[in-house]
Amino acid sequence: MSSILQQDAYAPTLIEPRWQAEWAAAGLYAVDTAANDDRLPFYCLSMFPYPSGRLHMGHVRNYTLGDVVARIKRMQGFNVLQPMGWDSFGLPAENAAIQKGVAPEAWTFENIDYMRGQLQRLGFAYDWQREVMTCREDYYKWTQWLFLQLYKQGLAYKKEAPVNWCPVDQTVLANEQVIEGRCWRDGALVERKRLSQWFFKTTAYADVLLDNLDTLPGWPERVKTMQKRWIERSYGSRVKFIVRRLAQPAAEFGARDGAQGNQGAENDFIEVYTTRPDTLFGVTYLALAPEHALVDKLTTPEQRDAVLAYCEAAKNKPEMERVAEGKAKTGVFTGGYATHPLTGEAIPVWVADYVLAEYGTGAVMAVPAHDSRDFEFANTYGLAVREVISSDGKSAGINSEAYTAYGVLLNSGAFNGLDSESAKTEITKSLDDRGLGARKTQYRLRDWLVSRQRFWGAPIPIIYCPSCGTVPVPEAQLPVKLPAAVDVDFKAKGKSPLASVEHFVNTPCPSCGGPATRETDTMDTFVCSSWYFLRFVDPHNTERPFDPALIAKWLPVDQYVGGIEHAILHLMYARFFMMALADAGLTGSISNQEPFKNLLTQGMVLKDGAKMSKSKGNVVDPDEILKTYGADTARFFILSDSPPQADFDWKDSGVEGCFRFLQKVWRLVVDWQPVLDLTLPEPDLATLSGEQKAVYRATHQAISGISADIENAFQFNTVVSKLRELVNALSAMPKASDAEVCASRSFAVATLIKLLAPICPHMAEALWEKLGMFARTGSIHTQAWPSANPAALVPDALTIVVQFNGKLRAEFTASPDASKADLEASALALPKVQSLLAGQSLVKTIVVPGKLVNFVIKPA
Ligand code: ANZ
Ligand code: ZN
Repeated sequence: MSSILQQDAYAPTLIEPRWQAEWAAAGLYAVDTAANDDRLPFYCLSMFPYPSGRLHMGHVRNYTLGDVVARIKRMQGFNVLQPMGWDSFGLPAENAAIQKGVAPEAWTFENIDYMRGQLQRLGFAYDWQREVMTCREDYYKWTQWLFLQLYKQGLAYKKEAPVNWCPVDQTVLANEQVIEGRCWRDGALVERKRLSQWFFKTTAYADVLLDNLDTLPGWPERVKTMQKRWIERSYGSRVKFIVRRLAQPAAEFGARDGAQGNQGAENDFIEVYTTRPDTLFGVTYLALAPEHALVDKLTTPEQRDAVLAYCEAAKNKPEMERVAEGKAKTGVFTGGYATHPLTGEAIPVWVADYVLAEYGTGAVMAVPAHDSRDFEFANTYGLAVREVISSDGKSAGINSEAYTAYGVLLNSGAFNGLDSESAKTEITKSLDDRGLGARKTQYRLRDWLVSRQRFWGAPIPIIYCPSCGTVPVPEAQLPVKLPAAVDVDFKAKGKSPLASVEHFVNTPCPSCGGPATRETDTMDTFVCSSWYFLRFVDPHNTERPFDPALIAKWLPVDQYVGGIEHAILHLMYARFFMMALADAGLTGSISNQEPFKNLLTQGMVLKDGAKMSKSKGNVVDPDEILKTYGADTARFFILSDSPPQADFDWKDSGVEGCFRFLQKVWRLVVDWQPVLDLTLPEPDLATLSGEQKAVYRATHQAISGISADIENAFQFNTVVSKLRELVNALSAMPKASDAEVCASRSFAVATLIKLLAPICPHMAEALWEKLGMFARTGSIHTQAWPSANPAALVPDALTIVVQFNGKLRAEFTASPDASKADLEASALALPKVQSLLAGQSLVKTIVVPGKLVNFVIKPA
């Protein structure tokens, strides 16, 4: 007896490895992306991981969500591509090299091997034939190739610029990697440095990146809002103020570029960007960023020391601090003046660090009466405040704060009386006539700085030749291989480790053959991850990064799943790449050049309400869960309780409960097995009654509810609860009699297994096999997703009796959910009731839903 029980018990540790091996051997999840297939392609992608060492629960949640979507779509008849790979360049590998002396490559591959094993033990339906690793030559060769295509299009360029320098990582960071003045990785205060660096011209796509967001209904609003704020377009004007008094150039300031402005001595001008040209007559001073090219020219000898000191101090102030609201605004007078373009008045020019060098033109026309920062600044330094806007065009005075709203102009010459909106147009037009201004659209988005002074990344394929200048590495010479780690000095401070490897650095110029040197910076790893989703479609191509025809067939990714932390960085870079590559003709014809059609951003995994962290000691190790309960329980649990988009709270009691539930499912099927025949056709509703009908109906209600929850933004938590309801309803049935096979129960079990299959793939397959179906029809994962029979969802009609003073007089049928008012109206509509009521006076009507309508009458 006990041996039979054991044999029939749910044993994930036996089931799971067995089916994983069988699926792999059968190539169940392999896709031929090039083959003709009757099914529609469906590309389901989860963000590939960095091989940090081990999976954490956040990975488990992310990849379970993606996997369940992929499996459902496959059952729904799509040709599903679900690949996996490794974002395997990056700093931790290099830090391991520095701290432990292991080669980054060895460290990385060891981690990949371990984590791949974990993913396999979780039973994800990946096509492992397509695995890519961004750190391998067969991948980074194409990252370099793509860099060269961007270079050819003028979308990759080098310039000296003030950059964000992380003193801990000893490398520059992109703007997107600086969060509140600190490094996104280690939180170190970021310093400003001037370095010559490579950039990708993301700003060339600013409009498309912004406008296309409105063509992505499948993206969360939150992500779109974050991207919109990051790109931020404003409409305004550029205005020129001719410089009046030129001081002798002060050599101490050195040559500066970057900030705009005419450098020619003859008609130097300060160009400003303003969103409020309607306030032009209120300008009382100009403010230049400390880095502005004209600072030295404008500074008078008397002011030189003060200005120099001020600019020096501003250099290292983080941008956040410079612009933060509430921080006192500081500045210094240059001694110089510029001419107001319409009034001809002399306007003093100041240097102020609240003006940022890289935004607009790096210079501001200050209007203290109508801009809060300028107001504060003017008060601090005793500068004039001139009111030029009020609500009605009459002076209201500017007292304790700036009037920043739109309104009607005053003190503005010919423009008095105009409202702000038309004044903007008119004033800009008047400036344009004089060649002193024009409309200008401005973006907050800046170009993407891609140079990194690191070893473990894709080398930038550029050579510098003393006679030919900057020479791209010829495509035939790709990849530019990373040298062996033993040759590298990883601790070289402030410069690229690659610069320490002579045989890497020195190379003949591809153009003249003379001695030349290689670029020693590597690319930001976000470059590698900006195109991996394209490589997955064609991962073994040795001729090119991917075949455009395959991209046209498989892209955009139908469902992308990943963390909200990538809302700006990765998602925007990938969109930029897609657009640039599409314009270079590399992607075939995909409709709006967007890489990801639908995006699901999952919430965090917490432990008992707190963030999991090593320091709190509350990290749940996926390996432990796998060992104790198996993958199916882990998968089932992580989908329960919260919708995918919300945070999920891990509770040990919750896992335990899920495990018991799966045991219950197993037992139910084992108990019923004698009366099951899954080859029977679905029963006909019309022939069913009693218990059979109840089972049949519960089954269809589950199909319908679960399918709707999936359509509705993948609400898997309610899918899980509906599966529980179905199982509870079935378990409450009287014990099946061994005598006869029951079509309803057979149908119910077949359906339950199918509905369970995407979430608990191993258990579903094991039960499918146990009931003899695997041998007949193949894997459960190749079966069709069940569809609900609408007739089974309509509840049976009930008979309602109609009474007069408690005596039965008529009957009619109604749906069980008909309201009191419905029932009363139906009763009143009956001819019999109408004739009985004629000439009587109705005292009241009593309605008992589902039962009766009683008219209380009094003879007239
Ligand atoms: C005059 C003015 C009057 C302004 C007024 C505002 C209000 P957004 O909307 O973010 O594009 N500005 C321009 N360049 C700047 C820089 N490099 N650093 C700091 N501030 C800069 O902001 C544009 C406004 O920010 C511009 O319009 C300019 O101030 C300031 F009643 O010009 B305004
Ligand atoms: Zn040369």
